[in-house]
Amino acid sequence: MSLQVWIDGQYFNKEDAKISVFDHGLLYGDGVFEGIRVYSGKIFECKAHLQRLYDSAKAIRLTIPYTPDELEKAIQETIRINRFEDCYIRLVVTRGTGTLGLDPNRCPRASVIIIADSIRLYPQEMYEKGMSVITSSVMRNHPNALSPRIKSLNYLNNILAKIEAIDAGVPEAIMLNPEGYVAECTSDNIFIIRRGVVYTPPVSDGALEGVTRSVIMNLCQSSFIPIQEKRIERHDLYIADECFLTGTAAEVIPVTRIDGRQVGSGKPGPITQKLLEAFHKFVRLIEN
Ligand code: PXG
Repeated sequence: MSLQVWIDGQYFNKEDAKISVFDHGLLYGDGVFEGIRVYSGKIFECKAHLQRLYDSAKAIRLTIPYTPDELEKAIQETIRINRFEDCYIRLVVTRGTGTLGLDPNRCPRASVIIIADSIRLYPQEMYEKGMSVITSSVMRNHPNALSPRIKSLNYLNNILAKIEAIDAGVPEAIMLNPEGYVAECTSDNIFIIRRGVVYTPPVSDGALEGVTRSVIMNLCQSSFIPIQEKRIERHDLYIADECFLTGTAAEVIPVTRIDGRQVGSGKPGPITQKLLEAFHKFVRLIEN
């Protein structure tokens, strides 16, 4: 059986799962999305993802034509119908089909898409040995242009930063905000460790309020590892003892080189390793 994709309450075979060329999600990037993990058939941090989706939609004046409970049931059904145990969910809400022209009022109803599939961003070796990253010349959105707290269908500056990373021969790039402070990566949040304290940029510095970021912050607290939201300069990256990234797709991945500077010993550090283990334990715990 081919992969089943949920579009507005109906299932379509992967190859027939299509939306209109007049959908404003395609024409203008007008829409919001979530990327969610499923571990052993359970939707990881479902409430937090749905909350962020509805918050993002509200910020762009988009009405989602389903309740959060209805969407959760639809996700669960999509997982079941595709017989997935561990998978990745892409939940997309577009402004819907309209006419040419920006006016969202020309789109009578938002379209909702649920894709369940697998995702693998980085090779296993990088989780064990760490990855190299660069800081990008492409900055994160200014909050008055498009709030970086909105998980919208506009990822162009992140994509340009990602291209810059790939050109430099590394898989990910750190993006600074318009003031020059560290915000996050192209699809991951960033943490650094210095003298035993874990630091991550505050949301007000242009970081998405990552679901994995929140899980890691809670795990720090329950493991008695000091954690602070703090402004981070590029220089702080260069003198960090440890660094790691978090995201739904990436999970937790150590960084061992930034702009050609070795991070700490050049190997994933002890606090990073402790948090990586705690994260995998947490993911397994909530399976039951
Ligand atoms: N910052 C940005 C800009 C993101 O897009 C994160 C941080 C991490 O947030 P979560 O809630 O996932 O911990 C993201 C998440 C993909 C993909 O397909 C991207 C994300 C999540 C899942 C899949 O590349 N971005």
